[in-house]
Amino acid sequence: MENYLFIGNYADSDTNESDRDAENLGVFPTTPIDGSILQIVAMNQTDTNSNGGYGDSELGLPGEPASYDLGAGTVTTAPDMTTGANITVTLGDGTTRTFLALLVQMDNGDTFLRVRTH
Ligand SMILES: [Ca+2]
Ligand SMILES: [Ca+2]
Ligand SMILES: [Ca+2]
Repeated sequence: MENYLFIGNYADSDTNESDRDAENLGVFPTTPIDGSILQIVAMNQTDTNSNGGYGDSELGLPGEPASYDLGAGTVTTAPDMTTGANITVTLGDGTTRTFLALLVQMDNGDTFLRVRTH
């Protein structure tokens, strides 16, 4: 189990499954997200091919299963797209910090940032 930060449900960012690119990254917001939708969730992932990582769907292969609960019951899906993204956070004192985070979108559109706790 790892913690991920849910940032909303967005349109499909990876529309061509025959390559390794994410064709449609413009679906993600470049303006501030309503903080009320943010939620930290425990992600349960399965390393189906035992390669030590959790793959998304690409080159015609399915992603490895992931399940989590956003509050309406456990959802099981799989990562569709994974990429690095520059994220800017505004802190309580109004200052901002920008950092590189792992952005993951599931087949159902749910989108998360990987939360590193170490
Ligand atoms: Ca693609
Ligand atoms: Ca794997
Ligand atoms: Ca994909």
